[in-house]
Amino acid sequence: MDAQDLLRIYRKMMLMRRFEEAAAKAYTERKIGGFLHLYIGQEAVGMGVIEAMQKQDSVISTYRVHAQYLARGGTAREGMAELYGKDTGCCRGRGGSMHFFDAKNNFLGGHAIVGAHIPVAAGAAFASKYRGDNAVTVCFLGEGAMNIGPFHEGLCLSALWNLPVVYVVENNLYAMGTPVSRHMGLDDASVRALGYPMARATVESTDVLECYRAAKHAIERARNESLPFLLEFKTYRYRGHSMADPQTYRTKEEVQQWRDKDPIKVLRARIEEEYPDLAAEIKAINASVDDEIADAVRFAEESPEPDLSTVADYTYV
Ligand SMILES: Cc1ncc(C[n+]2csc(CCOP(=O)(O)OP(=O)(O)O)c2C)c(N)n1
Repeated sequence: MDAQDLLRIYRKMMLMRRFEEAAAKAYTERKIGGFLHLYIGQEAVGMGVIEAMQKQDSVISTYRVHAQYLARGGTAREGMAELYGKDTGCCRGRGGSMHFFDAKNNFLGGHAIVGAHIPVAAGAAFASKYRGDNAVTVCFLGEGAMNIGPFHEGLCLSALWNLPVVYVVENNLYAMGTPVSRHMGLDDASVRALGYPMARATVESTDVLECYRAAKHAIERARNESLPFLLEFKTYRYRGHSMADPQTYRTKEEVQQWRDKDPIKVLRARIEEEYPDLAAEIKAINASVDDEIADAVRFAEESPEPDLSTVADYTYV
């Protein structure tokens, strides 16, 4: 990757971070309702993996979805308006935080039921194989979802039918307030792949380029050989599970240890070391991201609510 690639990735990661900080602020001001699960701290995974994808590939994910939506090409304006429940949102205000969809970018959601999207990912990959469209499906899930029935169903069929799908496990060490040691008892969650069987790898790094390299390997293998892959990332969310979490299950010191290796700081340090002349560009990027987020918030606040007459639109009855 050259300097321009690194700056582009840095900008996108800053956008993910600032978008969610602005969302958290609006939520505490009660401008956003429902649930809000923040991704802050995990950006290297979503960015690195989505950077390794091609245009025809699909992404499907959980409720912790805003940053991945942005990485895949969703706009801050449409994302913020969706959080505000406005008609200009990416789902015209019907989905809200947990259900971002963006068909033009093959972004298949945003799913609130833990693990329910995993067989859907297998289905999307089956469709690709059937059509021969050379696309890979990437399915993000938390490690907590590895204990639920649909995980087994999805991985079993993916291996049985040799589907071009990559399961990206974001192991952020907790499922709500329950640590991995109390719900799974495995340090290396990727060993679960062996039972299907399926290739696997674990990445322990907050460096977006390492995440990118691992994802590139898994995605291109899925594409070229039509084989599934389970790719685990050890990662961490700095915020609570959702906005309503007092976080009594972990220490401030533990959170700080992860903040010390923050993915955006790591990337910025790399750029500053390799390209010391780019300091002014980084500053300009930070300012332009702040402007883009301020514009998105303004856009969301000024946008209209969906009209009441459309209440039954986009529903199956
Ligand atoms: C089927 C189902 N059971 C329980 C819940 C409640 N729930 C929401 S998030 C969550 C924890 C999931 O943890 P993990 O998969 O590790 O993802 P993370 O939140 O860490 O990103 C649970 C139990 C749910 N949404 N769906």
